[in-house]
Amino acid sequence: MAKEYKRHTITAALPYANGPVHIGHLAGVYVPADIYVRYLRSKNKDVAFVCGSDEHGVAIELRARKEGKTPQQVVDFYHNQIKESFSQFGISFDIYHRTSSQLHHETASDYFKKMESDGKFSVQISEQFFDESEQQFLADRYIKGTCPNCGYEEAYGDQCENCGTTLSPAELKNPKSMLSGESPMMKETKHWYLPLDEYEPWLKEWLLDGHKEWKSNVYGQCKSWIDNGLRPRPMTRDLKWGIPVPVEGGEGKVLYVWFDAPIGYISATKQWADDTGKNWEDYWKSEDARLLHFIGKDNIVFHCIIFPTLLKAEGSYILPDNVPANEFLNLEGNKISTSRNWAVWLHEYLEEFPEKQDVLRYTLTANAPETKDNDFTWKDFQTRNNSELVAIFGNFVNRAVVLTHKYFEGKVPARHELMPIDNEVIEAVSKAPSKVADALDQFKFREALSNMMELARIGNKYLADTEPWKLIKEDKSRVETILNIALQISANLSIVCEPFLPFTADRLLSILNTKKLQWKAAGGMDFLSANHQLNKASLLFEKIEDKDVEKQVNKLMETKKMNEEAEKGPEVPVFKEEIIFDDFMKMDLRVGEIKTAEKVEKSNKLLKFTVDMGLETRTILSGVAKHFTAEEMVGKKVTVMANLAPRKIMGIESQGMLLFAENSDGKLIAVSPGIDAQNGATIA
Ligand code: B3M
Ligand code: ZN
Repeated sequence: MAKEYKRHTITAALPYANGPVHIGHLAGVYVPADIYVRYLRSKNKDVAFVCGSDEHGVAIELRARKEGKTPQQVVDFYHNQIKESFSQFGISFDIYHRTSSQLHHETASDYFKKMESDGKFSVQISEQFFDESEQQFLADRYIKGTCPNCGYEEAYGDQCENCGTTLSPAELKNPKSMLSGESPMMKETKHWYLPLDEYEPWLKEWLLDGHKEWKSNVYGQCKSWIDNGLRPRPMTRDLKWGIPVPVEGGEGKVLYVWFDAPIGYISATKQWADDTGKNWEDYWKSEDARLLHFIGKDNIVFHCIIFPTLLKAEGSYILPDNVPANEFLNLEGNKISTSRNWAVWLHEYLEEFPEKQDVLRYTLTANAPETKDNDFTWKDFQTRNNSELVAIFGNFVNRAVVLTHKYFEGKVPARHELMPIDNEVIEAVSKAPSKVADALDQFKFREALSNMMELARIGNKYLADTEPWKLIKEDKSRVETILNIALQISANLSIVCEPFLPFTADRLLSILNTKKLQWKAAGGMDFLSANHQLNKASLLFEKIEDKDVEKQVNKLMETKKMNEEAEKGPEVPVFKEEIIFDDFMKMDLRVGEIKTAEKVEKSNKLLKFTVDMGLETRTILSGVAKHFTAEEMVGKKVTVMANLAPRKIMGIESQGMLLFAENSDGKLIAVSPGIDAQNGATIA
């Protein structure tokens, strides 16, 4: 039997305050979290639903730099936009806080100080690139240089985007700071490490043995992380923007964003408890509280391994009972991308589809990426609305209410002798809420939504089968019974649809002219007494026309075209900048003949040639391994740029350059003088 908790602490991942919220965030995190919390509240549970803006981290500092703003200006703008759009979308946080707040700085600093004084960190000295003109240590993303693997000159400190090799800054050739453009120096720096390796046995016992019930996509990722061996992880960084490290020797350093952000849940709870006269520790330090984290899959390790280890190390907190992370949502077949503007932004949706929050909530839940990535299409959005919400849910309720107005002046009719079909329907309705609840208890939101819609289907079919509009002339009392039952089903819907479709539930309660009902009442058939006056009928859902979704699809196609243009780069001028004859005469082009050719170790692009230049033989490297085999190059006559300064590539000195022509399809052709040309002959 699952433990009954007195309180529920539900957290939702803190969105980075450096961009708007999009449907991927909603589907992955915020809609399921809100459904679950509304369900708990409907069962009269004591819930703290906390979230807020995650306002630190390198990405925010880089964006501020790019926009010529301060990081605070960037986070202030997006914090307000995100908070407002969540509120308009019905994500019912008890508090939406922020990590740049004074309270959070104090909470995270105190947490760090306690761990430090309890000796829970290991302090390690390491060497890190330092930009002397900026007087700043450089995070990996702040360094660029030549990839040691393929010679690509724009590789980042943590990865070469050309050949995909994972790098550390020290491996880069000719590293440059992206802040000043200068060559950084190596400098010692001190950081406070969380010794995750020491907590491996505990994590195996608490998580791998103790939480086999977690979703397979979550459990699997944690298992592979733990099985691969955990390593100490620095909880401080040499950055300017963030929470200053509050201990001796921490000058110029800040708390690692993934140390401070999860503690943002705690500071948000503190603020909420302060605002509402509650004790925050009842929600974070009592075994009577159940802690659940709603996150996307890219946050699993931080919420299942690192944050629980921090909670365990500090020693006075409860641990997460479940982390029902979702996978990713794609958009029209492509990954959602903030940088490529390939997204449906929440604030834009709210402007372009006013009063249709529930249509998006419904579609994102029906298509939720619960165990695998899934795809959002505008066509599906339209179909879900027109064929399900309008045609089943809305149609059923509207018929029941319109007919009651038409035949009984909008007063709920009495129920008389029941027929077998009535008893079947009443029986089915009594079971519906527990089917929804069972699925929600297992975080199966798609299944729960489908079970909720089953209630609307039952009602819709009941009216279609009994056809009260045909009976009214000969058997009015029969019609009274049918409409009474249909209206009680509508009242049931207002309860079980509320977690998913809160705006619809409100509108339905207003039409039924009754107050919000608790989950425990669901399944009953006596909500609306005979003669209860309904308000006038109004449509719960409107059809979405083709033109509405075509406009959205066209907007995305425009974005795609712009991205393709941007990728192609500016129109390449036909020829390079004009030069004068003297410039040309500086080049010394010669005929050469390839005598030997071989692949360069640890490179999938380079070939090393020895080239007979008549009076001498040279070693020359070319990045053509993807175009030619070493064997096929031996014996070829080639054109050599003979007076190009030698340079080292992968530790080998290349004495000149071979010339190749590149076709429009990217194929390379060696520029090769005829076989009669003598090796070493001048080409002019
Ligand atoms: N700011 C969201 C993300 O990784 C991250 C979540 C923090 S929750 C403590 O996109
Ligand atoms: Zn590379």
